[in-house]
Amino acid sequence: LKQKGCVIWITGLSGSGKSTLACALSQELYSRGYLAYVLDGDNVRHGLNRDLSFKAEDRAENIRRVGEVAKLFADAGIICIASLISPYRRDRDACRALLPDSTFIEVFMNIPLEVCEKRDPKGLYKLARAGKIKGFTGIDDPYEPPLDCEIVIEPKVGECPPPAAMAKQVISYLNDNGFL
Ligand code: GGZ
Repeated sequence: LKQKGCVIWITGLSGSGKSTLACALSQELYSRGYLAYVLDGDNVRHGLNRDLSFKAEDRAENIRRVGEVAKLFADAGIICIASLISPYRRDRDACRALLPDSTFIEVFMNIPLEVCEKRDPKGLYKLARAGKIKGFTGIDDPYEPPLDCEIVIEPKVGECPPPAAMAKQVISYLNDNGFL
């Protein structure tokens, strides 16, 4: 295998474009001949983590398990892309601590709540505002932005950047840091 394993951990609010970036990035890596695998919060919660709710200790366990699995992928030499809200700094830092230095790459989707809420791809913000979902991140549950992360995705003209532009930003980082 001519690649070095790592974990690209994408954190941000629901509707901030985490899954979109994960998908665009894995496709771009694949087209360049690299092996990448996406662990998406929403998907993993249907299988491995289907016993977990959205209360703080279950979110922590969700992130812990995905962090451990991501570490296994990275050990196997795969570029593992994990996209989870992962709202608590402590939980993300615990995942970082599992990996050798510089192989945990944290990507923060710095997209304002208003933008995510306006997109509302699954109508969940609407339900949360109506009180039909309790403990929704950004509405009545906290999100702690990273203080110091490797990559920040910034909105362009009040919107999420196009998928290809986000993927390019991460690819540049991987290039500059010897992963590609
Ligand atoms: C946040 C929720 C909630 C609550 C359901 N809070 O945008 P989505 O819909 O497709 O992705 C969100 C997903 C969050 O799962 P994660 O595993 O990424 O979360 S965490 O890292 O906090 O454990 C959202 C949906 O589940 N969803 N209820 N209360 N998001």
